[in-house]
Amino acid sequence: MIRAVLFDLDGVLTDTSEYHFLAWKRLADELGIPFDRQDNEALRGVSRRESLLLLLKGRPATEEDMQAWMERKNRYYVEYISQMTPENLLPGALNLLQELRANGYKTAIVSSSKNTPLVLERLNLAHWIDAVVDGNAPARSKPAPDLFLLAAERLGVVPQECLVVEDAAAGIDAGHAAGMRTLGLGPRERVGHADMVLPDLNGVHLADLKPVLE
Ligand code: B16
Ligand code: MG
Repeated sequence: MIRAVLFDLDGVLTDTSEYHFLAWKRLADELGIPFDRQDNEALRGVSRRESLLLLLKGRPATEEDMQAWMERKNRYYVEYISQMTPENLLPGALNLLQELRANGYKTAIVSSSKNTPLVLERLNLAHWIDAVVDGNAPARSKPAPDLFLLAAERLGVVPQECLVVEDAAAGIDAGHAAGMRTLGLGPRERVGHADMVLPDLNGVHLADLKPVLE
């Protein structure tokens, strides 16, 4: 029996994944490294450092270079997200959060992003969320289960009572590693290993999630 729903942030509740892409693309162009949307798919849900390593594709870099490039990418990303408003919530996201809360489910945001506090502030979501666990937590990031396990602990539920909602392969892996049920959003090639798959949250109501909530 599911009692809590743990939402990923980027690509699930809001389309910041596009801003991550634009920021990495800007850095890659400046460094003369080919990088397109297809390459970006592998970066979904993984940490900033792991993303940079994927972008570099084995090119040599000192620790100092890496730090400078991660900071530069983050500066570009923060420029984009600082312009966000509640209009940047993806269709269906707020409705579902409200419906869950009205029906006694606990809700959490579980994101690998260190920028989660700023994004949540811009989206004005605090009222509908019981706990937030993000990339600032002293824990391994997805695909490790740590962030999801921490969220369950903060909500006072056990992993078997949690449903994870994720758009990234690494996020579905993390949910399963935590012993939780999973709802994958997006193409089957990316999230087909989830317990249930939907294109996105547009028009999705509690009743539609029955197969993974019971
Ligand atoms: P930051 P999520 C993830 O967030 C993003 O999907 C991923 O693209 C990003 O690299 C990661 O956060 C770290 O973000 O650089 O802001 O700390 O999908 O787990 O909400
Ligand atoms: Mg995501």
